[in-house]
Amino acid sequence: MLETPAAETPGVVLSSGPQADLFSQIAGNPSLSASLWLNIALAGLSILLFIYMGRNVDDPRAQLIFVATMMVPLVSISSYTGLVSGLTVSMISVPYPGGGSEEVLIMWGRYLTWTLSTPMILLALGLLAGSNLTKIFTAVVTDIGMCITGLAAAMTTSSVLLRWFWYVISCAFFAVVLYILLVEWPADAEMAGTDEIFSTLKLLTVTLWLGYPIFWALGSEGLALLTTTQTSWAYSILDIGAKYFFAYLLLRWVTDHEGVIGDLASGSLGSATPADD
Ligand code: RET
Repeated sequence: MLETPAAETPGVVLSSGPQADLFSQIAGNPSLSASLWLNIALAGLSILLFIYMGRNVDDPRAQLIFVATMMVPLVSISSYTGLVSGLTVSMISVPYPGGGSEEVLIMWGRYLTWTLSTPMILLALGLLAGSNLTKIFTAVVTDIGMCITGLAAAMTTSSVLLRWFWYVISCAFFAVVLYILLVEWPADAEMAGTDEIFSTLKLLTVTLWLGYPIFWALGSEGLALLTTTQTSWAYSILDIGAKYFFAYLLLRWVTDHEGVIGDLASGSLGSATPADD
């Protein structure tokens, strides 16, 4: 077993190897580390706060919104633990549009865990809007498509063209999600009587979610106009708004208006449209 610099850190016992090297590289960059640890701390606090806020929620639909929303910080704490430990990051030779390529630290774990967290956000929003199963399913599967093809974009090293082709496919999936968020669900929420809170959360979600593809394009995965540390901070700050702040606003409203949620078509995630319409 070889000694590595990180092995001298108290409480950290490591073997050598690529994962230990990546761990040391992240631990040795205080700003990059802070962008990750800040989210671990906020996710932990959010989990405790949301458990406390949900202690008296009885309505099954309101409980489902709580479970889906609680999953967001739970997935996040796992995601960021994967990143700081070096488990879900890799050094990848990224080809750039101007020609040439560079070895960059890619945090591919982010795209993987978005596949689990973003559908939860959409499920919670769809339930809040009183939407039907078809629209919720469409939003969730296209969102998963967006995250997986985003992962493919980040991991493709063979061709710069194909890398950006994946990016375009991911954006096409994203366009479907945006359509549902901006057109379908606002109409449903109006019928369900949840339009006020829905429009606040929609604005927050659409604005922040648009930041992700923009920073992907500007960051080390895309055009490399930003460094890895700057890109990581951009995603971490977007995450704080899109996850913890979003979840707090939603859950606070749900606890205050449990009756409204309970009155929505109950049971089978039915449509907000009355059955005899
Ligand atoms: C990528 C790159 C490819 C094109 C597009 C993207 C969109 C990502 C989005 C991520 C949202 C993440 C959230 C996480 C919270 O847990 C994959 C960056 C369109 C919209 C909200």
